[in-house]
Amino acid sequence: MINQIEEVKAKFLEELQTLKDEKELEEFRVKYLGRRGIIQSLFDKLKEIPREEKPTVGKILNELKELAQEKFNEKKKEIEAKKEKVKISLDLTIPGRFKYTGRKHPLTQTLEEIKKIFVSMGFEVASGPEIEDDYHNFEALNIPPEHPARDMQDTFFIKENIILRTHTSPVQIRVMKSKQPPVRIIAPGRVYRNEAISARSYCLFHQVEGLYVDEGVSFAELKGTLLAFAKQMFGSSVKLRFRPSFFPFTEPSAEVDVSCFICGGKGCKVCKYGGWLEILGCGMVDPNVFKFVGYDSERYTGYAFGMGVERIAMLKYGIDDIRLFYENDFRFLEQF
Ligand code: 2U9
Repeated sequence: MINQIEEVKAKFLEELQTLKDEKELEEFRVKYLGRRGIIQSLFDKLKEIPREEKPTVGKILNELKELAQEKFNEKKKEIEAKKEKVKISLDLTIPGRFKYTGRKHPLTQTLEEIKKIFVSMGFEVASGPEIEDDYHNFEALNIPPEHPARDMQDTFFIKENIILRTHTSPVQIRVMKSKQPPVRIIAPGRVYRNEAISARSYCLFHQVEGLYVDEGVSFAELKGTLLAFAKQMFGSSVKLRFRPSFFPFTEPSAEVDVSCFICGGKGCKVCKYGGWLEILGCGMVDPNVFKFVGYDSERYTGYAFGMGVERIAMLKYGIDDIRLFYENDFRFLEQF
């Protein structure tokens, strides 16, 4: 038993030297000096030894207890004093550490702005899968196999007939298949195209497409809605210009330009001295598309439009390279 006491003493003194802070100090106190600690357990063992040995062993044990308490108090004072010193040596004149505040990515900001404008005009926000089948991405949109429009929308194949969507239009197909008109939705989201990467195109980008189908929906309404959007997005004095175009899923179709909001249409570097900036495409939904989703094309008409979020953000903020959006360079991102 005496040997055991000596061992505990040696360990106690050795460990005591390693203590660094108040937390370790407290754990150490509980371990050795606590009610269920090592020293108390030695006292408990006293009962088990022969009577004649008890006085001697008891005395040694009491000495250990006193010594332990004394050494512990010394260490405690030492640690407290050190802490006090650290406190005093705090230099409040040292400049604080700079904290970065997070912000939304410029594409998220642009997307949210576009969504807010259309939601305020009564559009609901719809979404769908980025991995699509050939039917929803092409066929139901009046783009059969071998159609030349497929060339411009070359994409990435997961397997035969399963692809990364090239536009968000399959979302509108899915919504129309699930309910009858009226349908008034926007479909924002990420789309993919197998493009040669350059300052103007990337293998993925974001679109917002819109669709309004009901009885008596007209091209005039489409023009009014897009003008209201452009005024809120680019400034109340902008004008729109509609140029005839072709898309397999709309007839008639148009490409839409906004008068340059930098120079007011007079001509500048941004609009390449033309006074107009192309912002989106649109048209009346082709009756063939209605056939695919089971809508009565004699009863219903609808308009649709589509825009690239990157393009809108680039025009709005004067960004000249699309790749900047995806590189996560702080020097770019912190400007928004
Ligand atoms: C359905 C029916 C019609 C969506 C439309 C465009 C015109 C268009 C381009 C703009 C720039 C794509 O991101 S971009 O390259 N889009 O010009 N999109 S009409 O028409 C639809 C969509 C879904 C069922």
